[in-house]
Amino acid sequence: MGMISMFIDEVKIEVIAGNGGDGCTAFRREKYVAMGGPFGGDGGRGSDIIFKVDTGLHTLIDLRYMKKIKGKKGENGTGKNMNGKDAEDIIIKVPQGTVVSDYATNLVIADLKEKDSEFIVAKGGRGGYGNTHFKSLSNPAPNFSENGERGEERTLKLELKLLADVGLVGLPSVGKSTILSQVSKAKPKIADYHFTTLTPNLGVVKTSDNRSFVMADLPGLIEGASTGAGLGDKFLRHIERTKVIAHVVDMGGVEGRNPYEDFVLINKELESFSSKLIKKPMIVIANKMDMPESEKNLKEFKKKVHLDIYPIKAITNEGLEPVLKHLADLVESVPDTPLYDESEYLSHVLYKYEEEKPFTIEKINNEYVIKGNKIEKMFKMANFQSDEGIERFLYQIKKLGVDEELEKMGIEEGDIVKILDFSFEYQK
Ligand SMILES: Nc1nc2c(ncn2[C@@H]2O[C@H](COP(=O)(O)OP(=O)(O)OP(=O)(O)O)[C@@H](O)[C@H]2O)c(=O)[nH]1
Ligand SMILES: [Mg+2]
Repeated sequence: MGMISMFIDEVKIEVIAGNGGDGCTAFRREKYVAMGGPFGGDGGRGSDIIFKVDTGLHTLIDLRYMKKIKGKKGENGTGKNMNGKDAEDIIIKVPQGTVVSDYATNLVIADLKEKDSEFIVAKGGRGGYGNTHFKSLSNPAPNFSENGERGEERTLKLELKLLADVGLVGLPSVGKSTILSQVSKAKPKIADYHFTTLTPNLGVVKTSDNRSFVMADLPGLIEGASTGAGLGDKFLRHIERTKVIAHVVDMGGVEGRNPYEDFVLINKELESFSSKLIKKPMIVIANKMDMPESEKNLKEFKKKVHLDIYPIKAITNEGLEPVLKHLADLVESVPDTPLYDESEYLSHVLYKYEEEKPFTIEKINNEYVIKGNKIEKMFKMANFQSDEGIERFLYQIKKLGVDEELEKMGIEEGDIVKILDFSFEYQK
């Protein structure tokens, strides 16, 4: 495996699923049959927009140029009870680890973290029913059909979360990038100033006993990172996904710092960002052991910190071998952790079509204006070509309680009621 370096954080994208095909109003016309029955077929379903993981992709860069993804309309129904064909679904490939949320509300819709994850991010509209569908004893020859349902539309935010087994965490300049460059083919920038690393670097690590895992070199954290200081809080998010934390400490105290205080400071930031982080298995990598103060500092450090501590010299690649083996052991012992608890995840799923309140009525200049997703959807599916189609629509909205509400508001015979661009006179 090679290195994975590119890192595109976030993409905004609009998805519009296909509308359903329209139902058909038609009648049987056969020789010697005086009054043929209804004969109109249903419309086909519109395309769903589906996001599907492709493990060959490692960035969201292809999606950056899409901006808008539109589904196709289902075929209309036709006479002789012919149903329209369903439109083909649109499948968009995304990298593993893509988290999809609603752009406006930030609620998570899908967490595509498995190799074979896929999710319908916008559902295609149902085909409208043809008039055959509405045949009944009381109405043997219905003279109306339904239009197709509108496809779902929404604006999404896609984020690619790092999928790394081990995260290198620590203050700036402690040597995190140097470590990654020694143990993998990744070539992160290394320098003696703070915040050299601005976006996470990933590298595939191979141990001498032929095990492998993915290591992430993360931007340095500083005091206050959990509340947004430095680059911290943006990247603390990514640590949530790593199984094991390798906490890198500058044991040389090169910048006049105390290694133990540094260690405590970083742990505080991890904990205040999320209590989950501090529960992850952690080892300490004591770097810069070539510096004069290192041995003395390490002795003090060991008195206070009772974790596995590995003294190394990253710059000359000394001491890393046992670190990698231990990390591989830890990675194997930790099960995959979901980013969200199951319950939390379900409450994040935005997949609801129905509003709590199907409509609202407002009185504007003596006209009663009815609004609401559900009722507007019914309106768009209704067929106003025939009186029966209109009647059916009025019956549907009556069932929702529109008449009752209008009466409460004091409507009188002959007053105007409006829904979208349709207006009619109210009759009891
Ligand atoms: N003396 C000594 N210097 C080291 C060692 N490892 C790394 N350095 C130096 O420490 C400096 C910072 O190293 P980086 O690897 O860029 O540190 P970092 O933790 O990635 O820093 P940020 O990306 O800014 O958070 C560089 O000048 C390295 O050469 C070491 O074992 N000994
Ligand atoms: Mg770095």
